[in-house]
Amino acid sequence: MSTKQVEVVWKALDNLRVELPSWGFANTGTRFGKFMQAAAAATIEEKFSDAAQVHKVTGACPTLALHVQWDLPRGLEDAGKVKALAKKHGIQPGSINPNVFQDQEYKHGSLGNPDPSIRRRALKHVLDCIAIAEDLGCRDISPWFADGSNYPGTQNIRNRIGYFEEGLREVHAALRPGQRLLIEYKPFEPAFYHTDVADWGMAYLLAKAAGPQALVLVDTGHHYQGQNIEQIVAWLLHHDMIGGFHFNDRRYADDDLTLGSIDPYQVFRIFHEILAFQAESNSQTDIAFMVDQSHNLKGKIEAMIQTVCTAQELYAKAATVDHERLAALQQSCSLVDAEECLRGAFWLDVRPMIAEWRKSRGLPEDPLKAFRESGYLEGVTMERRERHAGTTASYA
Ligand code: RM4
Ligand code: MN
Ligand code: MN
Repeated sequence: MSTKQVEVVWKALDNLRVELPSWGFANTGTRFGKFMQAAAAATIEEKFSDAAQVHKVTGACPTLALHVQWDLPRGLEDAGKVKALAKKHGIQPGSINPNVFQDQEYKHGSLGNPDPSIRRRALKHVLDCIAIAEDLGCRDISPWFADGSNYPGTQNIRNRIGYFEEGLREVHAALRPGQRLLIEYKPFEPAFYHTDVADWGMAYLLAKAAGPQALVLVDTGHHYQGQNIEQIVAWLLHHDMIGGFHFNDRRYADDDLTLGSIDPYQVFRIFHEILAFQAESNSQTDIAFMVDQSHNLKGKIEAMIQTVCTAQELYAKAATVDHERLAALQQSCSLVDAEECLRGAFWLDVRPMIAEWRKSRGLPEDPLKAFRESGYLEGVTMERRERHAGTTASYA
């Protein structure tokens, strides 16, 4: 381990901030049912409290993403409560996520719905989210549109593109200075024939149509099998169009598995693209990194800690790539050496360096162990158990 490596790893860790999703602390399930956890958070207060535990042991998660419908059901009226909780728990509200996929009205879409009154309703919700973000001092409004259709011929795909362009232009016009609109794409689910914002190209074109404060958000789980995600990231970096990242892993679909649990090398390659871009352009990217995982089976707080530590490990590994050497090897098409240069960084065990960094920052060397020893989980399990008893839900 060279001094240079230690230096780059520490610098990378100082820079890496990972936002947590409020919904990742709540009970969730599949469409076949939920397995309830006694310790799961059921209120916004509990979500803030749980997120604060993750930040306490990792030092890397100062913000909590909020899903408006779930966390601020009364909209702007709930903003005061959120501010008080942020103060109490030392965690700031992060990206504001509109929810235009759950209400009955959205059965055939939100901004892409053929019915103008439903499009208006969805638009109003996103505009409300902008006002909430402004009030809470949040920069990013991060909508995911579930719009699509299930059967060929049942919707006019091109009309719906127009509706999205129109709606997003209005959304953009309402953005406050400094705010960003992050457009997320996903190829399928809940729609299984066509999805209106299915891939990065569609998200990119819609962001361009909306205006300069609109950017693309990449969720690792939202791709077809075998898709080269780091190449998408490279294209978005090249065009200065990447605004955010949702971390998770997947084996089959949008599985919301723990980051790096299936393919850690892919996450490493994504981080490498970002860090190599920064090194080459001598600039800092402004990408909001967030976890987007809902754990059905794992303990939620533990899973979050595990995820954040994995992100730190893979980010630190990617930071150790010798960019100058790699560039020279790429230039001379020294294929084996170039590949080994990248792979060498992936296989480097950065955990001792991370432990040292944690110590130097007054953080526990082993965040998971520190959380387990804190007794927090036992405490909230007792407190919350009663309330969860009997509340089972099924989606089937
Ligand atoms: C979607 C997408 C969104 C998230 C919802 C809950 O698949 O990833 O980002 O807000 O799930
Ligand atoms: Mn997502
Ligand atoms: Mn998803």
